[in-house]
Formats: sequence, structure tokens, C-alpha cells
Amino acid sequence: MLYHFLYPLSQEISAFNIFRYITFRSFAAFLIATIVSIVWGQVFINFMKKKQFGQVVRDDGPESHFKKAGTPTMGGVFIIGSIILTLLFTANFNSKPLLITLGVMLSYFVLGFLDDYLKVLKKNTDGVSAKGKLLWQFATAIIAGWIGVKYGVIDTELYSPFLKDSIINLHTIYILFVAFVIVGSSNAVNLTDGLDGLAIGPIVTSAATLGIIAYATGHKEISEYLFIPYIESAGELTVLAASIVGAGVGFLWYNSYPAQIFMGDVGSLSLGGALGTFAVMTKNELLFVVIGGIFVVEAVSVILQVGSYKLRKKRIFKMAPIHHHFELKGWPEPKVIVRFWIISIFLAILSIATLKMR
Ligand code: 57M
Repeated sequence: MLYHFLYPLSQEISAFNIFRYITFRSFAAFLIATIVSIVWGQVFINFMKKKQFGQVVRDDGPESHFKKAGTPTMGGVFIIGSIILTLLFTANFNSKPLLITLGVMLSYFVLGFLDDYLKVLKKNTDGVSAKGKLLWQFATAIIAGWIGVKYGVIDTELYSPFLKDSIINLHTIYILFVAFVIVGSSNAVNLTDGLDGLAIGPIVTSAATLGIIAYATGHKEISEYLFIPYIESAGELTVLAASIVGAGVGFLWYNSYPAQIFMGDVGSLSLGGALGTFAVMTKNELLFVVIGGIFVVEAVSVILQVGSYKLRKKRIFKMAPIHHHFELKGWPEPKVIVRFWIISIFLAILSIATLKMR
């Protein structure tokens, strides 16, 4: 609204010229998303409690989780809802990188909602089948990658931190590579979402980092100065990043230990997919491994654990994902969470520092 309806009036009212600036609209987006998600969150929790729509906790997990049974979930409904509402007020939708990222986020929102609906509301513990989920995720990601390349939003070059030029042109294989980045990110965030606030912390640090990078990537002079690829209108992704940070902070108000609500697959799959697409739209697929390092470690711990058990009938960790390993080692839940946040903040700062090291 601000951009599409108010900025054109800046001819008559010069003060409205401010709506042109991504920095102003991003700051406004952060504030609006934070307030909307805190207000909406309380209403949503009350609704879920009244309907007794709560989390089913598996009995093969850490004992400390059994008391969490019945905690309202599907908080992703108001996280994504707050983001969309905020963007309607603050974003310039004439940005293909923004529209593609939103497309993936909304597609995974529908998938996650369906999964949670079946598990929580219909008490069908399996939800959407693993195969069905992967098919939906890959189809969405391949379409997003294809649109990005076909409409010249992104090229098929692969860039690496510390190097000015691309390391290789993947040509058509790039679309498959992009699909693995987006689907991998979505599922890694989903696996990470296993302790109070554990996923939303790194989601916020990753979004903030990618938002700063997107601003530079969409700015001709800055991208040239930093020797990073220039992507036209990628700067609008900064407004999306600010909305994610705001909605995430608002969600954390309730998800902090002891959680009053979980985000559900509707939140983890959609936000993870958005972050992966965000990385692709700014040509930072490899740097994203550092930015989202916590998500990578969580996913790799599962792969190693399952692989080791299948090959050697022995576990590497007391339990995977790795946050359960530390819980079973006796770390109190809040300590695991805050230490993972500290690592995420460190990785975010390191990632931004690499922009200047090319
Ligand atoms: C996503 N979901 C949480 C909540 C959240 C292959 C295997 C590694 C899969 C993995 C799995 O099932 N992952 C599903 C993780 C669940 O959280 C719900 O799911 C949503 C996210 N998708 O929003 O709605 C539980 O996590 C806890 N939680 C919190 N606070 C939060 O803010 O405490 C979540 C959010 C909630 C709540 O207890 O019920 C989950 O853990 O399922 N499986 C596992 O992670 C299991 N690991 C395992 O089986 N490891 C094996 C092999 C397969 C690797 C091994 O180590 O040998 C663990 N999870 C559970 N039980 N629930 C351990 C067993």
C-alpha cells in the first residue's frame, strides 16, 4: 500500500517520497510485523487452546518432552499471516525475486498446513506422506528455479564466498541444484524445530543476514564495489527479510521456553523454503551453508545417524537431530537453545564479513 498507493502521491505531498526507500519500508515492515504477530499470536493461542488443538508428542522422544503434549501448534499460520499482511503495506511487488520467493513460501505454507491439519486436527498422526511432501517440495522448487532462469532473474552460474567470479556455470543442472537447496533448506529447518525457540532463532539471524545481502545485491553501485552479482529489484527481498525478522520476533514472544505455541510444519516448511529461495535469488547458495549453519548441522546429524545405524547398527549421537543429543547429555533445554542461537549469530556476522573479502 505504502509504495503502490502513497509513493505516487509524492508529487503533491513531498513527504511521501520516503516510501520509495527500501530502508524506510524495511524498518516499517519490521515494526508492523512484530506488532501484528504479537497481537495475532495471542488471539491464535487462545483459539487453539479453546479448540484443544494441541501437539501430539511421540513417546520415543526425550522424556523431558512428554510434558509438552497438548501445547498449541501451527503458529506458522500467524507468522506467515503477519508477513503477508505486512508486505501488503510495505512491499513493491514489481520485483520478480520477491514474487518467486513468496510463491515458494506460500506453496510450502499450504503443504505444511495440510500436514499439520491432518496430524493435529484430524488426529491422523502420519499427516501427508513423506513421498507426497518431497514431490510437492521438489515440484515447487523446480518451477521456481525454472521461472528464475527463464525470465532472466538469475543466471546458472554458481558463486562462492571469497571469489569475485563464478566458479562454474551449471547450465540446466542449475535448476536441479536450486531445487536441492530450497527443499534441503525447508526440511533442515523442519528437523531443527524440535526445541522451544530453536528454529526461530536461526531463522531470524538468517533472514537478517540475507536481507542485508539482498540490499547490496539489488544496489548497482554497492554490488559493483563488493564484487557480488547484481540482481535487479533484489532489494525488495530486504523488505521481506525485515517482515520475517519482525514476525519471528513476535512468534518468539510466545515460543520462548517454556513454549506456549509451536510453529508447526506450516511454519518450518514455509520459512525454510523462503530462506532457501532467498539464497538462490541473491546467488548465495554456497554462503547459505554458513548463514544457515545450524540447519545444516541438524540435517547432517540425522543423515549420519541414520546412515551409521543402517551400516553399523550403531548410533553416533545419543539421538538425532543433534539438539536431542545434547538434551540427553544433560544440558537443560534453554542452554541448548541459547548456545545454538549464539552460534547462529556468529555465523551471521561471519557471512556478512565475507562480502568484503573478495
Ligand atoms: C520435525 N518435529 C518435532 C512441532 C514443530 C528422520 C527423523 C530425524 C525425523 C524426525 C522428525 O520427526 N522430525 C519432524 C520435528 C516436534 O515438533 C513439532 O513439529 C513441528 C516442526 N515440524 O513446530 O509442531 C516435537 O519437537 C518438540 N518441539 C519443542 N518446541 C518447539 O518449539 O519442544 C517443537 C517445537 C514436538 C515437541 O516435543 O512434539 C519432533 O522432534 O518430532 N525425528 C526426530 O526428530 C526424532 N529423532 C529420531 O527418531 N532419531 C532417530 C533416527 C531416526 C535419526 C535416532 O536418533 O536414532 C526425535 N523426535 C521425536 N521423537 N519427536 C526423537 C523421537
